[in-house]
Amino acid sequence: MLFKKVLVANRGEIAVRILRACRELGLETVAVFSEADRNALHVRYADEAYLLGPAPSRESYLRADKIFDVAKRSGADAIHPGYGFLAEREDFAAKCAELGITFIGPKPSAIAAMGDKGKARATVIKAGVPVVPGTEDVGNMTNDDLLRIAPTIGFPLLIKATAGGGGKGMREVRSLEEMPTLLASARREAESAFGDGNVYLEKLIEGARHIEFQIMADEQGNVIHLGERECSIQRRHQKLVEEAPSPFLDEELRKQMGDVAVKAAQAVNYVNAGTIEFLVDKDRNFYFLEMNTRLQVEHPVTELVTGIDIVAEQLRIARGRQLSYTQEQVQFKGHAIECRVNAEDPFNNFIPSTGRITHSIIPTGPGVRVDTGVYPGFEITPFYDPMIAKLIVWGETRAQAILRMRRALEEYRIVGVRTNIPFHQTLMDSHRFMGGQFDTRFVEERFSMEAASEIDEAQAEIAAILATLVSHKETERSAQIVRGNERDTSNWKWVGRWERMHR
Ligand code: MV4
Repeated sequence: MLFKKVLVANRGEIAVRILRACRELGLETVAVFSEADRNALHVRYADEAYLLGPAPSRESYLRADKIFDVAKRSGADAIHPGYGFLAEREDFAAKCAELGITFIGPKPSAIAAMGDKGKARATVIKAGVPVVPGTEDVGNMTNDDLLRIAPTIGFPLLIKATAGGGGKGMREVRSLEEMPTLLASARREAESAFGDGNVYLEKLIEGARHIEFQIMADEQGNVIHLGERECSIQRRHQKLVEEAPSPFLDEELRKQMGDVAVKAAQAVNYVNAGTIEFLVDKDRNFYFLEMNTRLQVEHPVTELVTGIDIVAEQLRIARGRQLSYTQEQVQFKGHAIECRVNAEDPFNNFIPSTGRITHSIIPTGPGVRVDTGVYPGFEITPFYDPMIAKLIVWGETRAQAILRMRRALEEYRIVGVRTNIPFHQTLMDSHRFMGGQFDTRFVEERFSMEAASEIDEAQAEIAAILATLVSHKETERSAQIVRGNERDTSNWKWVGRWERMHR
């Protein structure tokens, strides 16, 4: 449906990202904000901005009624939900339709079909999509049912919440004996997190990689994929680094998985941007995990390797236009890596860090993109996600992308809050990361800030490996690593130098 004024029902970097796409397309924009976000970038960037309410999300960004009220007052005829908040709420998308507002995303029926993970499994199985062996019934199963089926699946297995995603309500089960206790605690956790204690079972795939495919689909029934993103570098179900392509896939497996991803999306008549998540085991077997029916945080890595503006494409699709590309026209070039910059202390168990950002130097230059919603003077509060920026780089090869990321991380200076930039620097120096040898357990089980911050000898070796990978004769001097408390003072020094240089 045609629209000309877009309300962005979100905050932070993604709100800014969406507003930029609207601006380029000549669409009018409306921002909404909480009391904590009066001075936020998305508020300044939009044509108009409206206060929703107090800082807590429940009283602001999650208040569908207030958002619809703003749409009415401002005359917005479309809503982009971004990610999180209301993005995957079937009732929100349905209410938009009822009010004659274009929801920039999939149909409510697709959100619902993929939102219930048990239903999603059953639906894609029918379409011939491989899933992890497990329960196949839809609807609520009793503990007796589950205890009876468990041995036929085999141990170890996983209890998962049907309303779930993100690891909430998930339990590893090693034997039938421990299962009743774990069922009870999984149900309790799911009930409190989602208001729904229903669970299902899957065989546990150990040491798997997490690889997802970007889907784009239009209202005419065309469905394509934009290749994969490797998302195995995560901690406690929070992704930290994503890259495209995955160092683990070859052309043949990519084609197979891409075809299956398209089939899974078709199974729910998907429209707009979405993501099919897979687990890929050591033997390269792949299994559908779930579908995310929204634009994702990590979409920029796909944009950098395909040259496709995913948000602009979402807006076109929502206006009823056909996809701008056929599957054959989607070409991949080079390698992209994204580091999520979080306001948290990697030297202190990643505890969130709050406070005012007083100074910053944002990396730029060839192949570097920074999507952020913060700036000097902005205060990081504990009310929202700790992600304050995404640093995304592109390189001709994976090794060149890693070198570029190291350079950009070195340039990045944020003063006022602690960030996980030192974590990313350590990761980019880690041999396993460089070699592409990691799975979803890597950060939690095999990675240590101490171990990887060994001294110059290791640094020289790392530089040599990278130099070889890039097949450059000259070895670049490796990144200086600033640790712990030193980082804050040294940032001051850098910022001082930078400002003198630019006077
Ligand atoms: C799994 C799995 C192993 N086997 N399912 C975690 C969150 C939810 N979206 C699915 N998750 C997993 N499901 C089976 N049958 C391992 C995980 C998992 C994981 C998946 C993706 C990314 C990171 C992860 C970290 C730990 C566990």
